Amino acid sequence: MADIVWYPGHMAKAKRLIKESLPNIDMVIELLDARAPLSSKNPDFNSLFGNKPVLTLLTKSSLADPVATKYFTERLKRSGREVIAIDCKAGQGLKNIQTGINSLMSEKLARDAARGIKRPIRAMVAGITNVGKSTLINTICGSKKAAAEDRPGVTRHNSRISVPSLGLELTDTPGILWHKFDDELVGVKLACLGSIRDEILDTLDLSCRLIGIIREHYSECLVSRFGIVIEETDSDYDVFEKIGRRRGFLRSGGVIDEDRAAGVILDEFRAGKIGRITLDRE
Ligand SMILES: Nc1nc2c(ncn2[C@@H]2O[C@H](COP(=O)(O)OP(=O)(O)OP(=O)(O)O)[C@@H](O)[C@H]2O)c(=O)[nH]1
Ligand SMILES: [Mg+2]
Repeated sequence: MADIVWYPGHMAKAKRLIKESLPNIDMVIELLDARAPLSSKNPDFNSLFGNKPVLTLLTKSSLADPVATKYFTERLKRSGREVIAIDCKAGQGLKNIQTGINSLMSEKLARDAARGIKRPIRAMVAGITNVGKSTLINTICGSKKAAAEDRPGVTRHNSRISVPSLGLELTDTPGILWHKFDDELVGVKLACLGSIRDEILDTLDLSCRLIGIIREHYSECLVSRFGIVIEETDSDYDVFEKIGRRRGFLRSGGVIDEDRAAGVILDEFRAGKIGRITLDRE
């Protein structure tokens, strides 16, 4: 797949916004996509967040393989992180967020209490595009304060949202990708998750790559979702074509409508219809 070019100007601005806000926040809530917890971690985040305490949330966990989510949660915890798997749509893991925040902020809370001060905890919500930052904020505050949509790059500016009932002040931030992926497979996985605009991608190539990744560990999901038989000798494009034919995505002359088949495969993966699939492996 060709290099995925991702508005360098926009990303540089988003990073600058995060840096500028850091002095005014107490902690960071870092969102990783549970379907790719390694690939969706921006390599710049650790240095960008400096020494602020970080709560890591694995989002959209109802779409991910639960065994893999448990594995990655424990692996990240072993490396000394506070980690919670959540799903805002399925309402999973949300109750643990406040506990996670309070435990990270226990010293500040105790200090404030000793001085008789009541201040909100100021938390910045950060992560790659489309990972669910704005949706998390809306879920925590119980109303649609932040714009959230099913496409990457919706949030363009930092915005602060107060949740007095929980003693929180949340900062929504624009999603950050990095300009060049050292491992091109990382770029492919993020594109499969919907974190890169489809308009700048070759969706046929991408959906064949997705089929290749899914086949490695979740071949039966493709078989049962699309009602196809997969032979060992099939190329990923062969599988793609079988799916297209089975769904009747044909043009005149019996040729596969590749754009339509590619779009449907990507959409169904993103919506979790092919199964609970995690793209990253150790
Ligand atoms: N199934 C599921 N979908 C989610 C979850 N969280 C967010 N989404 C969906 O993911 C899409 C992106 O959500 P946003 O909250 O806009 O993501 P964002 O990180 O703010 O994106 P940008 O502002 O573009 O960086 C929306 O269609 C949400 O409905 C979740 O926990 N589960
Ligand atoms: Mg947003």
